[in-house]
Amino acid sequence: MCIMTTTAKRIVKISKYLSYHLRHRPDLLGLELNSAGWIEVERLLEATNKHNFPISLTDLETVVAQSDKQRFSFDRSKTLIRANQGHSVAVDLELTPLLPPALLYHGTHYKALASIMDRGLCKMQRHHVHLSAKQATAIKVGQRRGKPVILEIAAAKMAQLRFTFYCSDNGVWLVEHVPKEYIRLQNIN
Ligand code: HQG
Repeated sequence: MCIMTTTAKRIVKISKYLSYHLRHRPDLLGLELNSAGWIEVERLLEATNKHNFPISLTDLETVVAQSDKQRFSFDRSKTLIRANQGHSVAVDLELTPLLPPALLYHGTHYKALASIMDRGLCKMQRHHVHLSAKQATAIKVGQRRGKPVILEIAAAKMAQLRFTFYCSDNGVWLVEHVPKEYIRLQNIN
């Protein structure tokens, strides 16, 4: 059983709040992200205060340092903050193309399987399809929606053809689309 302390719970709550606003709805806080997804730390803290969810700079530093998936980054000067990936608002994270390992993994759920095997993996509301180098990560992602289904992606083969892969600052592999011919259903015990 996992027992979370009050502080840990608060950090998770802040992380969820920031994920939502820095990836999807900055407008709800009266904020606009710059083209690369950054927002001034000072303006963010002011806005959260104004919207009855006060976050301190120390809170923010803790979330950036402790987020289980390193969801957020400060810039070098620590005056700006952004989500590392997962946006639905238009941002250009200025990612550098990178050659992926031979295989990457995607965790999903049974209900989506028929459609995925028909249309391939689509980015849905996000900017990219999210993949991981570790199968264990894919299992966790799939578990968010019930019994997980793990798909193995022939990433290096795709990259050799015409597909561009990126790796976000927090190690999530990103690609525009995965056609069905590069997907293999994995058996998990
Ligand atoms: C599915 C969380 C039907 C896809 C996680 C997924 C991850 C299709 C869902 C990160 C489909 C999209 C991303 C198709 C894809 N037909 N369903 N053709 N193609 N799908 O949340 O990968 O906590 O946008 O399998 O841990 O689940 O936010 O993507 O089930 O790392 O940092 O459509 O979000 O991280 O769902 O999750 P999502 P995802 P954070």
